[in-house]
Amino acid sequence: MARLVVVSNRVPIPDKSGTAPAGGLAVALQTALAARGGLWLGWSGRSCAEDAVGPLQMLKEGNIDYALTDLTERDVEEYYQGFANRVLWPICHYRLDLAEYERHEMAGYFRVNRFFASRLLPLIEKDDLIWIHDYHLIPLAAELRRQGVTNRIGFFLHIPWPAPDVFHAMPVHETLLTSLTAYDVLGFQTEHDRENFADCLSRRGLGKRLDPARFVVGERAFTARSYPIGIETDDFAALAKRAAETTLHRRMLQSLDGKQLIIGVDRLDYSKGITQRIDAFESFLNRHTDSQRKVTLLQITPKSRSEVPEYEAMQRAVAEQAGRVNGALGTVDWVPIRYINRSLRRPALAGLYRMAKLALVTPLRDGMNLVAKEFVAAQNEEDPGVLLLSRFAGAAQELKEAVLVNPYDVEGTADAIAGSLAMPVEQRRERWKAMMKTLRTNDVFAWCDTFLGDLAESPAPQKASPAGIPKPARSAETRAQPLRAAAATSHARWS
Ligand code: ADQ
Repeated sequence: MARLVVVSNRVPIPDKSGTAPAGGLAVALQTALAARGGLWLGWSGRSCAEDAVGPLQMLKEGNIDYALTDLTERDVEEYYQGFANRVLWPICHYRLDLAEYERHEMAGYFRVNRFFASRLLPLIEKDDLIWIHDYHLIPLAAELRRQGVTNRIGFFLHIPWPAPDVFHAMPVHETLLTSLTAYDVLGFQTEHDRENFADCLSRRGLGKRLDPARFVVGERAFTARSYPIGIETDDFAALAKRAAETTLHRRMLQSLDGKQLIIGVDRLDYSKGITQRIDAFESFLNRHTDSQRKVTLLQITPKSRSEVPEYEAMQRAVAEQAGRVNGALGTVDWVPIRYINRSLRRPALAGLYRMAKLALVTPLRDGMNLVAKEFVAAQNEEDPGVLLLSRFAGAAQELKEAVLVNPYDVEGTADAIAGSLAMPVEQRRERWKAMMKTLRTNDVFAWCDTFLGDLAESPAPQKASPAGIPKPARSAETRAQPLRAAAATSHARWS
């Protein structure tokens, strides 16, 4: 089996203490790397002066090498805080109003991608499969090709791909679109995202579509498919079951004092619809006064990207909003919203999901949303809680048995909260079973296997004329070994 090289902006470094269990994505990629032997390269998270960027920091854990690079302060400002998080993130989440395009930041984004390519180049071996992740690194394959790399290279976009009218508002959209054609396999979260991407190509008259998944642009042919990312379903379910026996769980139950728990878990980000959700919860309490003092919303929201001004402003706005609702509706012995800004360990999070009667997962736009999947996996099958899910999360394409809402419709969401809390147990069980079946089939190991299988089987990178492009074959020998089994023997832990 070919060696695997993963590149992502940040790298989950192994946690030597073994106390911090990793999220599903890190576990799946680590399992794939361990099965094949591999390398994971990314930014160390540190920035330094222009002349102080040292050599790669190398770490080895089993048969996986980690390569970390520092970036300069200017790099971080222009590439990460600038173009990636102030242009690409808002545009891919349909927030043209928040996109702040600056030419020097865009130049920094391409410069850092060229820099990543130069750091990776000496580490690549002839038959390596290279898998690049997310919007920070869109032009990386084009840079590698320019430097002579002919390996198979795949790309997975974790966030949505927007409709052409939105994407084309970005000044450099054509360069980004063209640079994506340097990959052999492009992965999107949903069919909807893949079709948006295909529409962007056709609106710009770039190349043609050979069949639903094969495209040719200039001399390059590539595959573009949806690969909905999953979680480590069975492991997460087991974690939640165990968590129900911990002291934290008992303390939390005690503090609820018989009230029903409603949960929201999101990075603090404008795409997650947190303010609309609090409005909907307030509207629910005002319209269903009999529910006051009987429910508590626990909103767990670690701060993120605080150095970007929109995020700093949002931190203040959400805290004020939660405070206002608590001030207006709370009583001496009831706080309607418990709002906390910290990250929890996965076992604690799993236990809280299991305790909750209802999860509010109401992003205004989301590539997938793993919280929705984790909540379902954590439930007690005899008495499962209800998932209230935004239609605009990628997860809604798969979890059709959730209570689907439009998060912009505050009163509609308030009614859906009331309906969900009153849902009979038979109906909850039926919906949960159907969703769990989907989550077990499409878990994160299947996601990884399918993508890497397609990448390994993609035609060897070549200059091909549109007429002569071979279709990818599906031969059993070249297919990657299933990861789920390999994961069972993996004991690595990540921070
Ligand atoms: P995110 O936008 O970060 O990911 P999400 O998919 O919900 O969103 O993943 C968040 C992860 O962080 C979950 O595993 C969750 O458990 C964890 N998390 C959130 N709050 C936490 C807290 N307070 N404490 C501990 N853990 C917490 C991006 C895209 C998504 C896409 C993923 C994966 O924006 O759409 O689903 O990548 O592809």
